[in-house]
Amino acid sequence: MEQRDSETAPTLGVGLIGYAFMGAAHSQGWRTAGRVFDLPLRPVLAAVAGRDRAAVHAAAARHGWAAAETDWRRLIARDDVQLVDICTPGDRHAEIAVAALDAGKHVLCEKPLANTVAEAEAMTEAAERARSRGQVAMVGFNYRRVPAIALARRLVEEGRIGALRHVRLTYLQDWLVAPDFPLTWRLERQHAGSGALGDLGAHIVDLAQFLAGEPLAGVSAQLETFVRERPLLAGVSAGPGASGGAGRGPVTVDDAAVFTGRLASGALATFEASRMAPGRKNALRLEISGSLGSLAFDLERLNELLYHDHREPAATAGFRRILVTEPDHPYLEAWWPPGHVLGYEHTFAHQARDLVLAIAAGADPSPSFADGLQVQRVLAAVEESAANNAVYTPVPVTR
Ligand code: SOE
Repeated sequence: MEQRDSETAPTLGVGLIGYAFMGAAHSQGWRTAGRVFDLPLRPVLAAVAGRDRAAVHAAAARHGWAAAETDWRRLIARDDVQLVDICTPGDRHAEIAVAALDAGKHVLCEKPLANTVAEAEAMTEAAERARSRGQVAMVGFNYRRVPAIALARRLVEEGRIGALRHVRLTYLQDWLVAPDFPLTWRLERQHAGSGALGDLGAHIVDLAQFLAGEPLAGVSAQLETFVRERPLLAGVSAGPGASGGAGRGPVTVDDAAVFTGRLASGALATFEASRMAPGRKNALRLEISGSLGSLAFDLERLNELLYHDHREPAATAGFRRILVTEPDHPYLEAWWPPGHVLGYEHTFAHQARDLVLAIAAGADPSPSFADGLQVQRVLAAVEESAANNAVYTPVPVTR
């Protein structure tokens, strides 16, 4: 059997902090990337960190990490760790990322980059200082790495839909519909920064700016918290199966965010993020319209991209379904023969691949911490707009 480059390549020791849902997804990405793609550096799962000794050792065994640490500072200090991957709640991102960068490590940080603009700015400054020493810092907006979304970006860049006029994005889930779902960290502002806005809205803001290739220049928003008090969390699980115990506490983040925006070029953007949409499990949908055509995507059908070319004869024109599994589609050269579809977890292998390539080339990663800061500023503008409630009320018709 032919030997793959990445089997003989120098290693890149990875240290993971946090091992819940995102930590598990990143573990899978690191395990897979070097086996599927020919990489100039071979990722090695050196160590995982978490506070609970038994749980972090169990996570290390389950996800394939060679060692476990109960203190993230010890993980950063390890000689066999060259890259620190941060999968903690948002309130720890800034402290850990800055410490890791100052210690000479590359960093991958889950989205949103931080809980506040000030934290994101400090992280971006640390990343810029580290950049001059050859380090790389990337923020984990994994949906850029869905092949169909990467293809959409390619088509926009090639001018296939012409000048952008509309970007419409929604990201809907339903795991907070039940009023007795407990008060997990994602519902507490001091841990999560914001609610559906930072958790889901951050993804669609990043995708809008990524696909358009330009920043959002202005936003106008409404936020709502429909269930304002919930049972306190019983046990440690914070995921969809979490259960409530005795006592209740206040929800301090939004359940849903609706906002409009204008891109730098003048294109109009609309956004909706909610964890209160019954029946919608992980429904990230987008549609972009330009002067020559449109593109549409639905994460729950993630191998498909819809493309309408408005120059075709009206009698036969319409949205065409492109099955994004061809070898010349983004990332597909390394996977299965055409038609053998990919899933959610592949985005994390693609993310690991792209980060390794950036490190090996000494190139700027995409998305960088600066891109994460840009998203953070949009999230803050959304919150400010909603707080100022600049709403014009039509006079109700009383007859
Ligand atoms: C939870 O709402 C969540 O896991 C997000 O935090 C992720 O970023 C998203 O990809 C799926 O939903």
